[in-house]
Formats: sequence, C-alpha cells, structure tokens
Amino acid sequence: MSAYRRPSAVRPTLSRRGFLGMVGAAGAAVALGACGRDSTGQTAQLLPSRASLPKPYAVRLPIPPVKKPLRSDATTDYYEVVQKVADARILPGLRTPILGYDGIFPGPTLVSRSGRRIVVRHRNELPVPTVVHLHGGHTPASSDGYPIDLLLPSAGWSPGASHASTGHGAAMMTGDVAKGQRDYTYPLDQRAATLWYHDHRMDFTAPQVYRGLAGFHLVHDDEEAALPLPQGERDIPLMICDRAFEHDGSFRYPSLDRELRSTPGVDADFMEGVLGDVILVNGAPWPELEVDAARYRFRILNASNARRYQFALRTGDSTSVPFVQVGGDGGLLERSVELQSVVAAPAERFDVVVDFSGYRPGTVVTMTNQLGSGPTARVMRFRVTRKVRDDSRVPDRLSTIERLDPAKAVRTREWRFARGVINEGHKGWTINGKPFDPRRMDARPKLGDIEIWRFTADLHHPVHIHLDPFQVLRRGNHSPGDSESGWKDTVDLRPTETVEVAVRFTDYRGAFMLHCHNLEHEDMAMMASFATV
Ligand SMILES: [Cu+2]
Repeated sequence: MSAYRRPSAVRPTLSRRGFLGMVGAAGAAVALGACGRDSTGQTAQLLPSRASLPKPYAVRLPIPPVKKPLRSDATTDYYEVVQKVADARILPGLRTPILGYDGIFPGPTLVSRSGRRIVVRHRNELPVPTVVHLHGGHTPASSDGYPIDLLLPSAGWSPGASHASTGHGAAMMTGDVAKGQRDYTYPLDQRAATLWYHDHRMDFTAPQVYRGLAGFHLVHDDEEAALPLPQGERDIPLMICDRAFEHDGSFRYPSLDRELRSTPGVDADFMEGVLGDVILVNGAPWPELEVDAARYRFRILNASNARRYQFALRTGDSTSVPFVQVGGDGGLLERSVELQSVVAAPAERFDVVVDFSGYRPGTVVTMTNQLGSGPTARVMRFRVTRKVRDDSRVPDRLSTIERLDPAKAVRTREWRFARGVINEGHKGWTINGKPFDPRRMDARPKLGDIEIWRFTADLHHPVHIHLDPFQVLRRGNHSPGDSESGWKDTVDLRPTETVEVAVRFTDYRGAFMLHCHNLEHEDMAMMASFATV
C-alpha cells in the first residue's frame, strides 16, 4: 500500500490544480494568480474555516512566556519542556485543542547567550511521536532532529499496521528512537539571531506544527548587546501563521489520517500546501498591540505551513510606515535596510525596527498582507498610546559579516525542487527527481569547504538547509537584494527561479537535511539528506 495514496473517496486522476501544475510552472503560476482569492504569490490552496471568523483587532497581542532553566552550572543551562495536549482560547467562546510545548501555542520562548550551552529535556506526553528541530541552530547531528530520530509518547505507541508494513515505515524505526523523554543539547556557538523550534517528525511535520508545535528561541551576543537598538519590552517576537477552524473551534486541516498515526499526506486538492483564512500573531487572531510613541524591534517569523506574505504598515490615512530591517535568519545585517514592505516565505525571519515616535497618541498603524485578500489581507495593528523618552536608535553599521568567497568554492551542487512521482506512481514533491529516503545521503560536503549550491524550482519552494547558514549569491540573473544580504538559512524560491548560495559546513559530522519548508511539500517527500565528512 502506498504511504501517499489518494483518499479512496474519488478524486479525478488529474485535479484541476494537478493539471495546472503539469502545464508548466510559469503557466501555472500565472493561472493560479488569476483563479481565485488568496492564490496570488502562493503555491497552495485555501481551506476556509467552518467557524465564523472572529472580529479583527479585538484581542491583545499575547507575548509567549520566557522559559526559565530548571538549573544552571558553570557551562550549561538545563531546561525541561513537556509536550502535551491542551485547549487554547483562540476564537471567542470556543476551545481549540492543540499539541503544545508546555501545552501552549506558541511554545515558551527560550532565550540564550551565544556560546553558552543549553540542554533541553523534552518529555512527550502527546499521543503521537515527535521530533524537535531548532531551526537556525548550529547543532550536532544527534540533537538536530533528524526526521526519524523519533521521541515516542511516554504512554507508548505503535505505528498503524499499514505503516509498519511499508518500506517507509520500516525505515522510520531505524532512527535514533527514544521513548518518553530526550535531551537535546545545543552548544549555541553562533551569532545572535532569531531562531525557532518546531516539530520535524517524518511525514507528519505539517499537521503537528499546524496544531501548535512551534516556539521562539532567541540567541543574544555581545555585539548585538552593544548596539542601541530597542530592547526589553520594545523587542517583541511576532510568530505569524494562518489557520482554518472547524465549527467547534478545533483546527481544520485536511490530513488523510486524522490520528496522525500511519498514513501521511493531505487530501490531493491540498498537496500544493494548506492556507487558512485566519491570521494568527503569537496565537491570537488579528491582535492589537498598544505601543509607546517610540522605536520597537519586531522579530517577524513566518511560521505558516505554506503561506507567503508581503507585510506593509499603514496609518489610518493610508500613509506608509517603513520597516527598517536590521536582521535576517542568521542575525544582524551589516547595514540596516529601509523597506516599504517585507516579503516572507515560510520559516524566514525578519528583524525590523518600526519607529512610532512621530505619531500622536491615538494613531493606529495596521500591518497588512499585500499577498492576501479579504481576511488574510490583515495581520494585526498597533495603537500608539503615549509620548515617551526613547534613547534607542538604529546605527548605520550593525555588524561585520564574513563573506564566503564564491571564487574559493570547491564545487557546485545542483538541487532541483519539483513536483514528481514519489511512491508507487503517486504524486508528491521531489529534489533532483527523488523522494526523501532517510537512508540515502545525497551529498557528502567536507567540513570547512565552501560550496555553491544552486537551487531551481518549478513553483514556490522555500528551501532550508540545516547545520550552517548560507549567503545568497544570485537570484536569477541578479544580485540578491539588500534584505537578503546577510546570513540566511531559508531562501524563498519562486516559480522557475534559480538561486545560488554559498555555504560552508563547520564543526559537526553527521547526517543533516535540506528541504522545502512548505510543510505539505516536506511531508510529501521534498527533503534530502547530506552527510558532513
Ligand atoms: Cu516546496
């Protein structure tokens, strides 16, 4: 039996979307842009809520709590996170069952210092296996969350019969499997940056992140601390994602296997990705944040499964308010960049400063999504409440970034991201024509070497590399924009585009991943492994 079979309840052999996909990437992208709400700039399909949508700006922006260590010694801080089922209050009057780190969504924020090791013990009290990946972490393979290094539920677990009987299921149990609890060790020998942790379980990442398994992990360092950027209560993480809801308030998601036990994948109509119609910021629908008339640093994370955004800020009279970008996935940029809008693919981070100091108390500034329509064109809003003294500023120069010289690259590797046949004739997503197989290594880069990796895409694919960040060299025939001039770990590939990056792996030997971070694509096999040697 195929692990990726279509639902038996009749799907035409070629769905409309499937057919469009075969016309050719460029044609499909244009056609999708024209064929209905929310398809602009996306490779994904809208799943509308069955619950009535909440009123925008009716709730305050929640800030996830900062996790405290259980104990600390000379070298290490020790944490414990319990993964459990809980009810969240997202829609008025309804409960939303979530899978949550410490039972909350987003999970607690971890705050670390560069170079200081931490150990996070995760206990799995969920009914499903999990894998924890620290996205953006420079982490040894044993703690990086390879997708078959499962953490099984403490209450016990056995895969469904269909899964165990496939080659796929067998491969699954060849990982480093732990039961009940696992210690993840993070040396955090890396620059200050906005990282996040999320589930990475093979075949089931998309539904498990969708149900809540994601949280921030901020790393600070001396270089960042010496800058006069906004800090403390004016340094705020914003986890932005879209969700759909059932009548009863539960998350709506088109899993083939609602129990997330054995059959991976989604209803064939959604294989390009799932878009919800409610935009959550830190788990709240279209929230409002009261701000002082001062500068704020916002760490924007697109934690959506598949949705791309183009964020912009507008006052009530439609005046544009700029973002001043100070950082990206891999930390501070060399110089700040003023942007009228920020385009964010899944898993990308943008550290921006917004200056509210010129606005009178009472002014409302709305964050919009220019790639959305109707409810998804709104994100959140800010209400200026009072004049204050503010000593923060954005200096001209933020950091020094070592350039990876492409002339010193020892080789170029090609990675083609495209729809393809993945399992007994069924469609999914492939890299270089192949579906993910955790036992196959597709590259063996040497630690310390600079390599050029050339990515090409049929549709939108946000490409993420584990272990070390990279530098974007070329996007199509152009140099990358200032916004992606720093260290990145995820790059937004658009239909038919080629992007070249320079990458250098360091410190840790072992098996790591590169994959598409459209989580539906990832679950439908768009991952590859490499072994550092
Ligand atoms: Cu993809």
